[in-house]
Amino acid sequence: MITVFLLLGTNLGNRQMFLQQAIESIEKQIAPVQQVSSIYETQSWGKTDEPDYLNQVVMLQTNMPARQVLTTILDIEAQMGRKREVKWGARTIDIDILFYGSEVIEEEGLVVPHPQLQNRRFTLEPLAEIAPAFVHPLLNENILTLKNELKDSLIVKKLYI
Ligand code: PH2
Ligand code: MG
Ligand code: MG
Repeated sequence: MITVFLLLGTNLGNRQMFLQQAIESIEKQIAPVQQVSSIYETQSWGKTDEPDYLNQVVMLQTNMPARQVLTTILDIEAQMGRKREVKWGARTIDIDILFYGSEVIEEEGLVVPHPQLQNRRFTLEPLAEIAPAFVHPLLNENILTLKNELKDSLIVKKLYI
């Protein structure tokens, strides 16, 4: 079984409900979720005039090929009303593959590890909560180290709910 980390992000509508729905859909359509991080409220990265996000990282184990994981999460996004109009625009749900085991994949539409994860506090804070010792297969550093080396100053707050 391959250990897969996914990042969930939402900044439109009932964000907490969208996270919950995304997890339910992932469990039905891919595999049971083994670990979830806390939910973090995060300032919009890249396009700063957007509403704050909720972000959360989940871990699951599956034999589903990476390409099929990708098509399934794109399906779930579409089922949940995701519209792609502007880059980094507000969305009901975004589901990104952070890691697919320690595999390095560079294909059309499928780049793993996620090429930006080491630059984003909204990803490394929740990821470090559930996988601090996981080693990035290209950077050869663990998640906790990447988080400690991070320069991103956007505010990321753990929600206690
Ligand atoms: N996702 C983006 C762009 N900016 N900012 C935050 N805080 N959280 C995200 O999930 C996010 C973002 C592109 O997918
Ligand atoms: Mg994204
Ligand atoms: Mg995405």
